[in-house]
Amino acid sequence: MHNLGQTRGSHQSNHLLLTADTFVHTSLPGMKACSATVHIGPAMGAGFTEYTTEFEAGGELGRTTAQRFIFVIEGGVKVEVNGKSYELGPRGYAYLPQGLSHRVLGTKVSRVAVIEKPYEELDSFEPPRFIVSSEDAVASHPLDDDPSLQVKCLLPDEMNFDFAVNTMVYQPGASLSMVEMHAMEHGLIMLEGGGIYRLGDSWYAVTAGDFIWMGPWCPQWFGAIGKVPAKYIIYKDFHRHPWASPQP
Ligand code: UGY
Ligand code: MN
Repeated sequence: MHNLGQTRGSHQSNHLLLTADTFVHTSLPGMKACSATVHIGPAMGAGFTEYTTEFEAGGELGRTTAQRFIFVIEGGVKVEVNGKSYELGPRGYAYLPQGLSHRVLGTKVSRVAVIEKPYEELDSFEPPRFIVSSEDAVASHPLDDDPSLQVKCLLPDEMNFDFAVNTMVYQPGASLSMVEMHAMEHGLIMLEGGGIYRLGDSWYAVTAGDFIWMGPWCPQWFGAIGKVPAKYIIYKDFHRHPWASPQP
């Protein structure tokens, strides 16, 4: 069905809102029986790449030269590392350090968020280790002492990690306590519910399935609207001096 050229999606210099009606599926090198919707990458000025992969049962991701983070939105995958196999169900995730040989295979029809970023090493720190876990196993904490906004940090808060991935759950009516403007950029997938996202000088209605990129210092604020909690998974670069960040 056409919609006469209308979409909630928006492309701006310091932010991007991609809605499901604008998604275009593609295949990346090495992919077997799966497709990718690329949400953000260096072509837009980002220092990372994020895409959603749709697997058929038995489908497989291609290789990467970067570090990789995967989060299962729906279905299940298995991650093979050093001769061992790890099964991930919904909300399962894995961090795969740069250079670690691995395979990611769909065990059923699945939707998986994938983040890739060239690792920025730090002298005197060991590179991060392989992690496999589930969001269900991570304790949440309130943001700014607000119990109606709970955050889970999926990666350890350690200097050797150069990015963070968090989930954030807002009870209906909860909001960020301030308009944030910070050097770190974000890649965000709305997982549940919805609300209003301020990005730059615009306010957008957003809902589950949307993707948002926020460039460095993009003004940002979110308020949850509706009868169910709003939940998103959010990437940010972390723990590195801005001078060290890759330039667009
Ligand atoms: O971690 C963050 O910067 C987060 N509070 N930003 C956001 O939700 N837009
Ligand atoms: Mn932020």
